[in-house]
Amino acid sequence: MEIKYVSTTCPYCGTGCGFNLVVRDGKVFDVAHWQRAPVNGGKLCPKGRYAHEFINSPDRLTKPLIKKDGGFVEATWDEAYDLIAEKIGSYKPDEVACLSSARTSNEENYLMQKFARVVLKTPHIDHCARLCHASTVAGLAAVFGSGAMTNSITDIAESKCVFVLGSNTFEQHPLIARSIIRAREGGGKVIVADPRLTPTAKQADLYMPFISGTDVAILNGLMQEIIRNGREDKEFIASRTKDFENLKEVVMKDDYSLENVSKTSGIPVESLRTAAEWIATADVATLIYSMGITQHTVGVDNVKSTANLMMLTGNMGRPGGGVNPLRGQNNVQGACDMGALPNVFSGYQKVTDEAAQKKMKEMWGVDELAEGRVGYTVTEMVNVLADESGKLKAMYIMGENPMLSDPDLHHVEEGLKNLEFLVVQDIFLTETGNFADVVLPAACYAEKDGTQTNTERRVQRWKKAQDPPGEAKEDWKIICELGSKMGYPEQFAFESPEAIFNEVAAVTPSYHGMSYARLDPDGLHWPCPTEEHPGTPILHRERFAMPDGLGVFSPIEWKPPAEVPDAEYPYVLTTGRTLWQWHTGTMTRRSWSLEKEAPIGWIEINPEDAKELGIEDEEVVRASTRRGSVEIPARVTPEIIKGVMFIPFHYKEHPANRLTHNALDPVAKIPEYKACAVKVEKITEEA
Ligand SMILES: Nc1nc2c(c(=O)[nH]1)N[C@H]1C(S)=C(S)[C@@H](COP(=O)(O)OP(=O)(O)OC[C@H]3O[C@@H](n4cnc5c(=O)[nH]c(N)nc54)[C@H](O)[C@@H]3O)O[C@H]1N2
Ligand SMILES: Nc1nc2c(c(=O)[nH]1)N[C@H]1C(S)=C(S)[C@@H](COP(=O)(O)OP(=O)(O)OC[C@H]3O[C@@H](n4cnc5c(=O)[nH]c(N)nc54)[C@H](O)[C@@H]3O)O[C@H]1N2
Ligand code: SF4
Ligand SMILES: [Mo]
Repeated sequence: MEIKYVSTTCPYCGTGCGFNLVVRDGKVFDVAHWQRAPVNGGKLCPKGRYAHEFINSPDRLTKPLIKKDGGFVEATWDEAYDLIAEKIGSYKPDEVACLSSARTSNEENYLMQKFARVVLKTPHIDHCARLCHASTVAGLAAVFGSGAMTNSITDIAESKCVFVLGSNTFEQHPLIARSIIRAREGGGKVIVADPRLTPTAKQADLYMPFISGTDVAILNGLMQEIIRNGREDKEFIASRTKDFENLKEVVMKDDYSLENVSKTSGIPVESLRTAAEWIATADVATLIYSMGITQHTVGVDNVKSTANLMMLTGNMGRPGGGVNPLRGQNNVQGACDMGALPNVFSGYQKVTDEAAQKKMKEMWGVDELAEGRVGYTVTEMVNVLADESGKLKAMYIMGENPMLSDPDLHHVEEGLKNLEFLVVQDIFLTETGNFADVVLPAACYAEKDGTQTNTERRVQRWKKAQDPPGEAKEDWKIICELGSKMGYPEQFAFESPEAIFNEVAAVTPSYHGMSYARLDPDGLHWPCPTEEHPGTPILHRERFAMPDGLGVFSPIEWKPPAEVPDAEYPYVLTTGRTLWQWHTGTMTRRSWSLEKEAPIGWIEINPEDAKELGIEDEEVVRASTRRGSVEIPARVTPEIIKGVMFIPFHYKEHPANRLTHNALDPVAKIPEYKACAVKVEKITEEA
């Protein structure tokens, strides 16, 4: 019996922890700590600790499946490839769309966008960043010139004031939460604002519960209070920023006095005052945010407001400071970096830029690339499918499960049904896979080499620990074989992920200086422009990534969510996650150690609201919005503010997304998962 330890990077969240996969007789059977892992120093959260449990699940897809007479039959790879090439090849470029995957490697994302652009010649390529941090990418790029986390994870520990807004860091990025604890141990204050008293909020020195969707009002209020007390960083504002007067004009309005903000948000004036004081007077303060900020019709406004606050207080470009959006999926940063987006090639080179187009055409040896048109986003694809039937005819979805993760599932279902041809490539047969004409079995993270980029822009290795089950193949191999079959053998002639990475480095300025040899063992932070460059853990030290080097203040007015409570739907519904489950549950619900901790969904209801509704704890209730209803057990708890209710979106038995609203931010096209209007009723016998 041979036991082998293979060090790799976690397939769950964007923290990017390292661990060892323990392999016996060619099969992974455990996870062991990898003491020198750069991000986490051997520590793991439960998902990382049990990241081996789903790998050898009997449910893994092992053969290509083709739909015949409404059911799936097993097929050979050649049959599947032939059918895909024939079908997808028969549509016009604009009739086909691709979804790439933040669960797969950089190499695989790079190939997926290359496949869309080179083989299908379609501009329609996107992935779940749209549902997640699209507003960060757009908002921070407009303010700082770069849409990523500005500081590193360890750096947070040096902060003297950590302001957590709309991030449940202790459950969703547990190993980043350790840095918050370290900051506190070093004398730093922690402020958490969240509609729910989350495990993160319980660690706070100051907790501010508030009504979902009032973030801009809160941030403007804090800024007004800081300016009123003369606590803005005048020197930083003068030397590093522009348009301060525009900001001032808005935030100084009476609407954003602490009294008025308190009425809008539900936060007591005293708490707001204390928060403003702590943020402005700390030696260095950092702001951490995630989905509570981004998933709104005002997602971009929210993001810009966080940047306003941190520029106002001079906290940018310094250790322990910055604006830190915590990226979600293990490789969502990388999927964006690789250009699996409808408007950019890898490294955020705009598809509309002629020089970038010319460069990519030369690199890829083609003379056409959808001629610089910007394609549909994930959310637009679904809208076009559902509402403009016939415009999009086929889709190729790799490693996403929109039939549970997209907003307004009824609408998604309508859209998927309108497709003439759907390919789904996954490690399990998903809710989305059920709609497919062809299902392709993919290898999971433990079965392939590659790289992924974590939330602090650190590019790290994945290392193969076992063979894929049955005939499943690595995503990169599948795309290469299909690309070759569909007429582009030279463009997809890669023997290994390393060869793909070398092409990535060649065409992507921020990755130019990287190679597999350099990534071992600690990875490198982009930008890393040359082979000698050590990488860049902290952005914007001397100047922002703008042509004039200055950060831009944006005057932002508060706007309520697209759908607000009324007499019929009197509460705000917000949605999110729990520590034990991951999104649509394909992996965590097949991991016994995780599933046993949180096997069913729930709706969180404040005791006062429950009393008015006559609802008891654990009672199954009906929650309805204008989109649909679910029956779901109530969790009556003071840990959610009155007037707001919360459902985690992991559970197919009562899908939160049957309720959510498909209203989009106008710039980022991200849906408003964090606020819509809901009613909750007792389920009566006769109904
Ligand atoms: N265990 C686990 N970890 C995960 C994931 C998972 O599925 N499971 N998913 C990963 C991914 S892809 C992502 S994007 C991240 C997400 O990580 P987070 O953003 O931390 O998680 P969420 O639960 O979506 O939302 C965070 C908080 O926002 C609060 N909130 C609700 N409405 C509002 C509002 O209007 N304003 C503000 N400011 N806050 C509000 C919620 O109460 C919640 O506590 O987590 C990653 N980590
Ligand atoms: N109501 C509500 N909805 C939300 C959110 C919310 O807060 N509230 N959050 C949104 C956010 S932030 C996100 S990121 C999305 C996530 O939405 P999705 O990305 O659709 O969710 P996942 O369950 O992570 O789906 C990933 C799929 O990839 C598969 N997979 C895993 N590894 C591999 C691999 O190596 N190869 C291939 N081919 N497949 C693989 C998994 O089995 C799974 O089916 O959900 C969004 N939906
Ligand atoms: S914090 Fe994130 S990366 Fe680290 S072990 Fe947990 S899920 Fe994996
Ligand atoms: Mo996400």
